[in-house]
Amino acid sequence: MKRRNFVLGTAAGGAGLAFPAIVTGQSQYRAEYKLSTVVGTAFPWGKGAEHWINLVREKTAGRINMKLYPGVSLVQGDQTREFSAVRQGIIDMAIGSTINWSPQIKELNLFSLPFLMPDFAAVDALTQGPVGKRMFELIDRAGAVPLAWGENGFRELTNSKREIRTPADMKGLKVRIAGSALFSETFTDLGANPTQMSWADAQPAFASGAVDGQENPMTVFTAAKLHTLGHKFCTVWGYVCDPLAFVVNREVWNSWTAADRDIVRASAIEAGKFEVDLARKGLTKSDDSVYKQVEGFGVKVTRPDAKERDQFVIATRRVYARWKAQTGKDLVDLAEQSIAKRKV
Ligand code: X2X
Repeated sequence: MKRRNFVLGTAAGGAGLAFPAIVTGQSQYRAEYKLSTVVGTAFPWGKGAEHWINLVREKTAGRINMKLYPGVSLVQGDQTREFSAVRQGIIDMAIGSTINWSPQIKELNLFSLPFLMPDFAAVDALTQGPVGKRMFELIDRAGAVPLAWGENGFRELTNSKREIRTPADMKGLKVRIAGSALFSETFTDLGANPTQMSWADAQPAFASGAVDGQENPMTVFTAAKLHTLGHKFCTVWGYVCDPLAFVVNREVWNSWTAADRDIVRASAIEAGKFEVDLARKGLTKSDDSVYKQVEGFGVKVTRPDAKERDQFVIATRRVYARWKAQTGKDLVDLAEQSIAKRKV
């Protein structure tokens, strides 16, 4: 099928008119679509984005050309504004963490409830089950088109000061957290001194010693080389895991043909699976090579025993109960049931 494409000088309607538009059949296509992520292609998250871009470009024969804008640069690094920017059309599509979008969609806080998800099977039971479906309805209602799930990962605690085995070890520790009230309450109840800042601001704060610790997946730790910023202690406690959602701005979505929408959705699902595999690589029982790699960098990796871990769970029960109510009791009940029924 050969179509005649007309490149226009300016695009009619919509935000971000810096690029010429291509008219394909009846639909109007832009020369470029802006894809936002927090981190770039050194990280599974950015690699997943790259994979999505390549699949879509190939399968649409170049009709849909997405360009990666890592560092949430389209919103000046303020990751908490990413979802609003997708809704407004400042960003055309994004792969975003549930943490960063929870200020706009409160139900996404579910994934940040401490110690809700014990393992990867539990994460899958949520994203691939009725909870994930409900979350997509909520994202849709909030104004963006949800397509697929990816994963940032289980967030482990690292710091430059001391080994942490129990909440008592966290007393007074200055911990950088992303902009989320739930995280703030969790770390306060654990006895730490949490401070909210963007990922962009966090790294200089580690380097200068203004902040002692942080929590992020180990793939983020290694790609960002946090051991070179003084982080010598790592506690594997798996307290929360943040999935990533692939979404497209609604107007952009509606501007494409049905066949192209199918391609973009199927490619997001494929890229999501690819990304989840990468995000989990080296972090499983059968292959824990990422932890070995980190130990090779001189980091002490601590795995609290069951009793020690329970102390973290107990210390965060009140936060859990408070935020279960705020997130929606029925939805959290559904999540707890989905996890209880999972196949491990
Ligand atoms: O800011 C973080 O900690 C990060 C990179 O994990 C997120 O975007 C949630």
